[in-house]
Amino acid sequence: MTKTTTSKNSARTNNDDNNKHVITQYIDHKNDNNNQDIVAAFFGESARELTTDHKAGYIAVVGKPNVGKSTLVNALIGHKVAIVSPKPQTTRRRILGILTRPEAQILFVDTPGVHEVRHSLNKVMMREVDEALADCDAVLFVVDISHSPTEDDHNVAKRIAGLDRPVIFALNKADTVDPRFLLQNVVAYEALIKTRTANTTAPYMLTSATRGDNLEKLLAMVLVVLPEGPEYYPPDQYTDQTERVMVAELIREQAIRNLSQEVPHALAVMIDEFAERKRGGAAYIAATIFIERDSQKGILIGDGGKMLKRIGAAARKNIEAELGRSVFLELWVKVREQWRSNTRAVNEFLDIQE
Ligand SMILES: Nc1nc2c(ncn2[C@@H]2O[C@H](COP(=O)(O)OP(=O)(O)O)[C@@H](O)[C@H]2O)c(=O)[nH]1
Ligand SMILES: [Mg+2]
Repeated sequence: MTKTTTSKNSARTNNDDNNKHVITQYIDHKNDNNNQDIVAAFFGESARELTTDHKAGYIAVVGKPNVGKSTLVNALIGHKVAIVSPKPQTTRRRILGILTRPEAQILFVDTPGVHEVRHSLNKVMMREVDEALADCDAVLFVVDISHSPTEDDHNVAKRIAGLDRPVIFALNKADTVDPRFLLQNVVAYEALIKTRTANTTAPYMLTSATRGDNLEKLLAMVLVVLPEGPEYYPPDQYTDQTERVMVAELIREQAIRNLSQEVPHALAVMIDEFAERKRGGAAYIAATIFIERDSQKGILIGDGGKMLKRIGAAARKNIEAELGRSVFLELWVKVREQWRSNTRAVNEFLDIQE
């Protein structure tokens, strides 16, 4: 790994051995059955014995853009609930990911990354975050442990600060952390929430959503703060999104991944038709990708339609995997001038009923 030395991180910690200890203790994807020890370490000995009553509740998954919230929710649920991309602001609405276990039903609410409000779109996205927080039983605050906290992390902390709900940190991207900075980063993130409750710090778990490390340990911690409750959803349901919405999102995901600069932010996808074909058994799906300017239209379609074809082919593969049947996908492109600044268009594209 290339060594990047920033002024914040340049002070080399003198307890490297200690850091290694933390890493071997927590970054550990083997099943070593010490989840209950970790629970006891954070919540006290009495938390070892989780109640035998069934638990259920909403966990708001919040954080700044691009820390891996959606990847983490998908990994925890074991299904692709939310689309993921290396570009920020991929998630635009609250998305429910349902995890049903014999002892509990955990309702993870994935949210857009907390960021500055520029358009009506950003305003709606931040409202989604605040509503998820207002309706939750506990908060899963996801951060990128490979860096020290930034102003964006402080802004997330501020949004949580007024809430009287348990907070758990997922210190994500642990697979990329430089061990020398691990402890100081952990302490810095802990401090974000520390100020709220005088003597206690929020419990945390180092995770790697992409590698799947420590997810069971994180779940064990979430179970402790989950209230008692019944199964709200059928055990085989893993999201609240309709097939139409999921298909539109899978198309948007490929468009985001294949395009660059400002275009990914200007994209919206609407399903025009979703029908079962009588012959051949394939589903017929027609969708329109909206962009904000004519110049973006050219980029999206590409030379001789190459780009649109590439997006369509990749999206179709994922849609077929999701629906479990073959799909005929037709994509259209339309310009809707400055739609992100137009509340009506935002509500229409995000499927929000006012
Ligand atoms: N190395 C590494 N990358 C991750 C991890 N979790 C997420 N990512 C990547 O970070 C990027 C943003 O992920 P996403 O889930 O869309 O972030 P969100 O904006 O917080 O929902 C994607 O490229 C993911 O593959 C992780 O634990 N380790
Ligand atoms: Mg996301």
